[in-house]
Amino acid sequence: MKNKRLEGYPMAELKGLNNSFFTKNRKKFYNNLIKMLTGLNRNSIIVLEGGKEIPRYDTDVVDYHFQQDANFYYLSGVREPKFYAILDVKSEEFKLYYDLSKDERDNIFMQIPSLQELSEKYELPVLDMVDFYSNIAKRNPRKIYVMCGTNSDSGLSVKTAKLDFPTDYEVLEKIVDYNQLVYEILAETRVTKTDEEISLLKYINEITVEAHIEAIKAVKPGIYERDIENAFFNYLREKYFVRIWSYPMICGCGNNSSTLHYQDNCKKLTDGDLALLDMGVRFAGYTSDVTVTVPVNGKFTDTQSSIYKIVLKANREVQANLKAGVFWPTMHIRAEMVILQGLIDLGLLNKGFNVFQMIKDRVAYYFMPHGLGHLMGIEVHDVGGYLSFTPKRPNEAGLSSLRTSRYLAANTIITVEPGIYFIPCLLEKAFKDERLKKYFNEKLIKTYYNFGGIRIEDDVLVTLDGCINLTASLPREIEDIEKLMKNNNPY
Ligand SMILES: [Mn+2]
Repeated sequence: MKNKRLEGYPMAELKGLNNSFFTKNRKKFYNNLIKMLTGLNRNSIIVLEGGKEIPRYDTDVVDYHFQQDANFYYLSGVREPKFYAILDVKSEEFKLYYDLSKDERDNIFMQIPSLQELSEKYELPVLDMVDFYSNIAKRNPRKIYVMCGTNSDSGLSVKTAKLDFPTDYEVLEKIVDYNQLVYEILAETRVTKTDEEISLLKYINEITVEAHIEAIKAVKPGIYERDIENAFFNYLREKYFVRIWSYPMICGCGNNSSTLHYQDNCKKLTDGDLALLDMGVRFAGYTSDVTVTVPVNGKFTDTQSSIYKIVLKANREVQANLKAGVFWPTMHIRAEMVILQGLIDLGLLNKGFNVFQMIKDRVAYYFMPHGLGHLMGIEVHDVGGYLSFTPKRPNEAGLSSLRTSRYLAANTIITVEPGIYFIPCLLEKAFKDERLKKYFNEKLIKTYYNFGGIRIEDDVLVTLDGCINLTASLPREIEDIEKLMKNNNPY
């Protein structure tokens, strides 16, 4: 087996990325800041706080591997907790501050790095946190910017540096500016990727594809959903040293495949069912997000393949039309058009209605109640979907689930993940709706209530004249999937 560890990103999970990766991110943010923040006081500093370890409830156990706050990681590359950073807007200097306070116990249980070790590791000045406030006072800026704002996916507040001025420096409090635009400019910076980020994300998607292929090969009747999760993740763990997935893995077979964020993964796989596998990995602080849907026994039934082909067509048609400048909601509608026409052809939706009228009445929502895809990068649902200067969230059913309604720029990484699901409670709602029920072949649809769902999700890079599918090497055609699964399932 070719060992990818040695190519491209040797030991990136163990040693981190080259510091130049983050220098480039910082430069890009700084340039955007100067360009976009009108009224910016140049004689100022921006203060950032890194992530902290969070114990499990009331215990002293931190039972996950520390993950840095995404904004802090983007600018610094720092992979440990207890950091602050200061970006000097005037000089462009970037300095880290580390909380060295420790007792004997810390030294016994953990290895506390010295400031010099940290400085060598990150190739940045690293100062003791005890000097933080006095150094700010010495710098004597006109303004101290602290970013604040809301993540448009979660509705939660972004990490705002906590400042606790000692009495001697209380006067500095007056010049603190909790500024949303600073956050938004950073989010905007993160939406498009640098060449280095693109190259890394390509690599992450390659290894994700490898792991998905391993997972597909493991699928067979009688094993548990959790076995597929293990096949995927153990592969990455063993081969690439990864420790963290980018989101809890979704391995839904049968009915579970129509639960969009199903993650119990504890059911036994049944012959004749589909398995929807939505799994990604966090590698060197960046993520992937990929979904395949395969037949548990290795062979699609006619019914399964007829729905699968519609979803694949929707995915491919979106990618064929995706390029810089396109309006993302238009791509969602394009996927809906394919889905609606496909369902009409199968008789699940009634003939004799204009597809455009169906779009207007949001009929496709009842089969795909999520958005077509989302921005991706450090976070799997990456920032910048909706900012104060980008198009607003649409109101219509389905479109309102879109995590962005941007005109996509070149070098944006976004997922393309159309799906068709048979979700009884949602479909029943449509059957009861006086305005909508005429469209649905209720009797036939009810025979699909145990079908589950199909999603086909690729990660793509938007370019000036098209898009590059970063997960193109996955088997997507029916024949290719069946061929791959043949060993396990002798049909
Ligand atoms: Mn996704």
